[in-house]
Amino acid sequence: MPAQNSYLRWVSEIATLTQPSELVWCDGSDAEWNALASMMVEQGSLIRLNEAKRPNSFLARSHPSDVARVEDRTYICSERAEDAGPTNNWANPSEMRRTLDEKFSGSMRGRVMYVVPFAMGPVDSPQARFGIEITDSPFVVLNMHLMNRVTRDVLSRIDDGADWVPAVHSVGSPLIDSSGATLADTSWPCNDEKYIVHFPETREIWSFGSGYGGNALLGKKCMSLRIGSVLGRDEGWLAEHMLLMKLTSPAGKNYHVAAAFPSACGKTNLAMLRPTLPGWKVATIGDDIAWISKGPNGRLRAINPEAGFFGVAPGTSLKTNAAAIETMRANTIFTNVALTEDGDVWWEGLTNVPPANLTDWRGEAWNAASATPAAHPNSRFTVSLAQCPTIDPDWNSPQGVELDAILFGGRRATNVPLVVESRDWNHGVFMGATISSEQTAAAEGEVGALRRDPFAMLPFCGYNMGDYWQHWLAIGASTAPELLPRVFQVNWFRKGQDGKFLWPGFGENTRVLEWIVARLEGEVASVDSAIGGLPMISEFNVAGLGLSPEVMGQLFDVDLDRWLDEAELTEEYFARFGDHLPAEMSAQLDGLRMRLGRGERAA
Ligand code: OXD
Ligand code: MN
Repeated sequence: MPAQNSYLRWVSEIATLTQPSELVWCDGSDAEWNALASMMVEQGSLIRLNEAKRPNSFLARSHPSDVARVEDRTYICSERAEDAGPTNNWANPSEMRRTLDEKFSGSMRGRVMYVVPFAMGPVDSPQARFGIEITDSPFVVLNMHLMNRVTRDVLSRIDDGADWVPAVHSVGSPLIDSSGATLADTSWPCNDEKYIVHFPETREIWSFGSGYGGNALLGKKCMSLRIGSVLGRDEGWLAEHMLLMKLTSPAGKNYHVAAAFPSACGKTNLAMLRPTLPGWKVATIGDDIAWISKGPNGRLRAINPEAGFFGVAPGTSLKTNAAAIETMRANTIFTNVALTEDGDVWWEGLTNVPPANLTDWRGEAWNAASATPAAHPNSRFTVSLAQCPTIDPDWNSPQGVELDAILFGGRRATNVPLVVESRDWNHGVFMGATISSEQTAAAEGEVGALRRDPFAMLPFCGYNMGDYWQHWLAIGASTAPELLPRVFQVNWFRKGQDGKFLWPGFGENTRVLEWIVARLEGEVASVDSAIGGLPMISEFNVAGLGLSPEVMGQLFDVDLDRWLDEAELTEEYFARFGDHLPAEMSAQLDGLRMRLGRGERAA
C-alpha cells in the first residue's frame, strides 16, 4: 500500500503518464461543484433543468454505448488466478500493468486532471476508509461530490499515516493526439475499449474508457465492494452489497436491518419503504452498500460508506417510491432520462401517461408511439442522501448501527417462499451463497434457468467467492450466537400458475418485516421446514389484502421435489469452487437434502 504522503509522488507519476494540460486538487466545496456544473453547461455536456421545477439540477446524455457497468471488461488482477476465483475475470497483473500503461499513456492530453480525495464512511468513523480518485472527467467530480465525502481532510489523515486506495480514471479520449494535433471534444467522451481493473494485493483501481457511474465513480463498486471485500477479508470485517435501514415498531422499538438483493431487485424501494401498517416507520441509511464490523460489545455494526444515491430512474414514481421522488426534488444529476418541453425530466413509470413533446435520452424527439423507451432502462439519478425525507438521523454516525437482521433475496418466480428464517448463522450463509433469480430474457441465457448471484456479490466480490463464504462463516464462528443478527431469506417475486405476482410487494413488504420483528422478539413461533423456519399462516398478518387461502398456500409452498432438483443444481454450482468451497457449505447442502428426503414440509 502506498506509504505516507506518497500521494504527491503518485499524483505526479500519473500526470507524467497521462499528460494532462492542467491539474486541479478538488476540495468538495459547493463553489467547486457550481463552477464545474456551469462549465459543463457552457460546453454543452450538461443541460441545466428548469430552475423553478428542479433547482440546481442537470441532465447528462451519455454516449449510447456507455450506459451501464461492463462486467466482461471488469478484472481482478490478483497474483494468483485462483485468488480471483471462478466468478471473476482474472488477468495476469504484470500483463495488465503493461496494457494499462499503454492505454493511460497520454490519455488525458488536452484535458484537466482532477485529484479527488474522498472518504468512504464518516471521516471520523473507525470503519471509514480513504481513497484518492484521479479523473479527467468533470462529470465524475460532480457525481463524486454527491456520492462520497469529498474533502481535503482526507489528505491530512493520509499525512498522519492513514492507509488509502489509489484510484485512476480516464475517459480515454485525449483532446490532443500523439503528434500534437487537436482533436474535437464530444459531450460524453469515452473510449470503445474499456478496462475496469482491480489489483487486490496493492489495493489499486484503474478504470479506462467509460464515464458511466458504476465504472467511473470509483468509490462505489470498485472501492466499497471489490477492494472493500479484500480489506474486509484481511482485517476481519464485511463489505456487502446491502441496503441498510432502521425499522421502528408501533411499540417504539428500533431494529436495524441489512438486505442483499441482486441489482435491479428494488433495494432503493425497500430502503425507502413507506409502511402500509399503522405505527411502523422506516428510516433510510443506505440503498446499496453496507460495511459491517464487530463493535466493542461483540455485536455487528454497519455503516453505509456512501453519502448519496445512484438510483435507477425508470419505475420510480410517487406510487412506488414517494421518498425517492421527494429526494430528487433539487440538486440532482440525471443521466439518460427524457427531457420535458418545460425543462424537467421524465422516465417510463413516472406517470401513466407521458407528457407531450418529450426529448428522449439520445436527444431525439419522442412520443408515445415511438418504438424505443424515452428514458434508457438504466437511466439514473445521483443525489445526496441528506436530501432523503426518510433519512435516519444516525446515517452519519461514526459508530454505525447495530444489526438485528440480515435479509437475502432474489427474484424467484418459483420455489422460494415469501419469507424463511435460517436455522442458524451457517445456514444463513448457505442461503446467501445460493441466492439466484430465474433468467427472464433470452439474452441472459436459457429463459427460466437459474442465474446465481451469491450474496448479490457476483460482480462485486474482489476475491475467490469460496473464500468469501469461508470469511462469513469465520465471522459467525468468532461471535457468540446470541450477538449475531438473525438471517432470513425473502422473495417478493413468486408467481402463480397464471404468471402473475402472488404478493403485492412495495409498502406491503412491511408485513414481512413485522413477522421478522415478531420472530426477533420471540412473539411468534416458526414452523420447521426442510428449507428453514416458515410463518404459521394464521400468525402472518395479511389483514385487508384479500389474498385467498390458495394464494397464501402458494406463497409459502415448499415443493420437495423441486427443491431436490434445485439442490442438484446447487451441487453443480458449488463444484465450480473446488478446494475453495468451505466444507460447511457441502455439509449445509447435505443437511438440506436429508431434510428434503425426510419429507419435512411445513404443516
Ligand atoms: C448498482 C448495481 O448500480 O448494483 O447499484 O448495478
Ligand atoms: Mn448495487
